[in-house]
Amino acid sequence: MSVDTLNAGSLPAEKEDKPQIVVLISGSGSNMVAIADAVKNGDIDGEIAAVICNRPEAPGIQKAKDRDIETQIVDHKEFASREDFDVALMRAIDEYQPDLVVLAGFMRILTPSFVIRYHGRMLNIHPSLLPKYQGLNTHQRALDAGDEKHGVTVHFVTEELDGGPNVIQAVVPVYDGDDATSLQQRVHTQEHIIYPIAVKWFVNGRLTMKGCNAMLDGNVIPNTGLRLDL
Ligand code: NHR
Ligand code: GAR
Repeated sequence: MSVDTLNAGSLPAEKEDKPQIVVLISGSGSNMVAIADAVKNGDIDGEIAAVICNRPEAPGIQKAKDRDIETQIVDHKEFASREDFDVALMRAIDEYQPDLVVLAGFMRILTPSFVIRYHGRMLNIHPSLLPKYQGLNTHQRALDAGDEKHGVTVHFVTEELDGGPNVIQAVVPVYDGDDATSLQQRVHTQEHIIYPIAVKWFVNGRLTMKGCNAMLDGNVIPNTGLRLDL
């Protein structure tokens, strides 16, 4: 049988073979764009199968369309409960049978059954040096505490909110006169560097989760995550 026959009616072999990534967003989608750029320039040897968003008005949707990436909207406001929303979101994601689910500024807390379904293959980026400042308003909280350093963490998603094993952290200085906006911008620049690196490691089979540890090349990653100190 020829290769053409084998693939009749489906995607070209090259496309099907690449690890499939689904990205979940809620907002501007700049991390999704950073990952899409790294896919496009060959740094990440995978494919973004779809971008799924819970907010119909999110600017990130158009950014995905501009890059010829399939988009879907699953609006949480249309569902009576978190569980119902999560079931709809799982159905949307599972259409693509992804190897990796990437939360990129996704703003809805996920139920345990959702998290279990993608156990060991779901990453999040959180704008603080976890375990500090889990949850929301992290930049203001770092400023209020008088921290000299702040940053961002990529971690595996587990049931514990922002509590899964850390993969990479980037540290940024906090300057006198910073406000939440200036600090957020400094952190954002680092997000666009570390998230594509973590996705690349996962897609290459180097990054895994075993028990409660993140592993790189079979070695346990320390609790802080691998650190980019700037
Ligand atoms: N779900 C689980 N189970 N575990 C994690 O680690 C998760 C998660 C869902 C999202 C991202 C997270 C972050 O990086 C994330 C990690 C939203 C909230 C929140 O309180 C908290 C943390 C994160 C994302 N969301 C409100 C809610 O009621 C809604 C806020 C809004 O819509 O603007 O879901 O910080
Ligand atoms: C990022 O700063 C990300 O760390 C943060 O939202 C922003 C999304 O930006 N995530 C959270 O706060 C999760 N609660 P983006 O849409 O431009 O990627």
